[in-house]
Amino acid sequence: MAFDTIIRGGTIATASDTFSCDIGIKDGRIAALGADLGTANEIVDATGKLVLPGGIDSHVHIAQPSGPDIVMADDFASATRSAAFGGNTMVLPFAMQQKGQSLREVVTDYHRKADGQCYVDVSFHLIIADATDAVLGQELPALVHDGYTSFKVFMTYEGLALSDIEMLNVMSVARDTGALVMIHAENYDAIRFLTDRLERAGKTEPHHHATSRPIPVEREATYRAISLAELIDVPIMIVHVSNGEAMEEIRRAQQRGLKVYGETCPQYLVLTAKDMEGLNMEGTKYVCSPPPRDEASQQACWQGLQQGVFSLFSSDHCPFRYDDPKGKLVPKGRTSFRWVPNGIPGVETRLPILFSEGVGKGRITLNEFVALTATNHAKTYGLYPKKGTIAVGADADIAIWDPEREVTISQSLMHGGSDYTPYEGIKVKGWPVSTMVRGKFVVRDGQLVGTLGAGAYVTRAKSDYAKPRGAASA
Ligand code: DUC
Ligand code: ZN
Ligand code: ZN
Repeated sequence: MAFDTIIRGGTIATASDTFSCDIGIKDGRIAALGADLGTANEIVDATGKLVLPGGIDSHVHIAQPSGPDIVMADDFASATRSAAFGGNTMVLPFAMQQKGQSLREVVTDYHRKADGQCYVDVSFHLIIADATDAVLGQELPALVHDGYTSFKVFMTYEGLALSDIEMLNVMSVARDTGALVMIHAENYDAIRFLTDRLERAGKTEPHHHATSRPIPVEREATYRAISLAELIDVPIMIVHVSNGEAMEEIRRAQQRGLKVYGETCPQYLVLTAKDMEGLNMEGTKYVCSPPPRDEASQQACWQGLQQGVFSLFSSDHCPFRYDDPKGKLVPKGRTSFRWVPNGIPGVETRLPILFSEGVGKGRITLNEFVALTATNHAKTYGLYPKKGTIAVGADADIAIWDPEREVTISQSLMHGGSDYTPYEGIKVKGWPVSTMVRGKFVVRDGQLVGTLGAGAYVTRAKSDYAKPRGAASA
């Protein structure tokens, strides 16, 4: 067979194996793995490089409504461009319902924003903010049937937080339909109580964002979410876990045989709450929830990754511009941390940070890196084996890495819509130099060569990870 492309001479790593061979690509898919594959329209020399499954970032926020007069820094074009430069071939952002909105309408609107605007492939999770009878009884089941097979619920935030009974109602739809529930676990009332008290004491600077939502706020909500899920035997994914106490709740649930999964993010490995102190408004650059904690929490998050408590490593990319009245410097944010937009950019830096700090420093293996950044995302969210691995028949979604390249992370190197990176100055070794989506380069040797609109929407299957325990053992 003549291939469209052969990637020759690289070292390939999957979630299970590392080996040297060539990759033959035909019609956007991996058609052969081996030596002496014959002819192709194009031969890509990957000698000395690592050839990995393209990263899948299953937790990003793009063009999401963020409150009055606040605008997210990325649209689909800039977010997916940034993702591609960061070695990703697919991202999963959230189509967020607001109170009173029909879910179907939300999804239609979000498609309107994404269609024709992507450099890498995308698929949407839903966010359920208004668990009405119509949503629970009709819209959500219909959308799961149509391939929107995961949704997030919040235990905090005005207008988003669900009560326990609402959580149970939503979880039961997930159980009945085979969708996976993602949970933002922080106790809303506890945060409100602490925020009010801090404001009364005049402690309103951005760094008090972290003081207003300490570890017990997250630990309690994590435990409660797990308990509610256990009541009805529904699998859950606790997203953006920041510390050891919440991680231990997840570990305990897993040890009891519950299908409770965990995700952590770069900010919990390389940032701490101290980064915000003494910075005044510049502290807003690090405002995200849950907040980065301390060094002990960083160590615990590493353990969670090393010991398999966390199966996903995502960015929680949620970008706002810093020097912008519609971003981090929104006028109301100067009066209290309460009003500072929550979230930080990270889709472009997720992989180099984990590669360098994890693989480079011997904390995780290269195969674990691939699992945590690509394969497990595909398996968890109904994309495997089409996505997330290098195997015959899979989409040719590939990142080529220079494992020796040393880079100091800097905003000047970024390709997204934000005007800062919270990871400024961090030195990494190992960098994705080329990214290919379904056999076509989007980034090649550090240059954007892809076409806007070449990234496609991918409809997802139901995931085995979402099968209730009862069903799994039946
Ligand atoms: N939760 C997220 O998942 N992302 C940004 C902000 C938040 O609270
Ligand atoms: Zn969240
Ligand atoms: Zn998020």
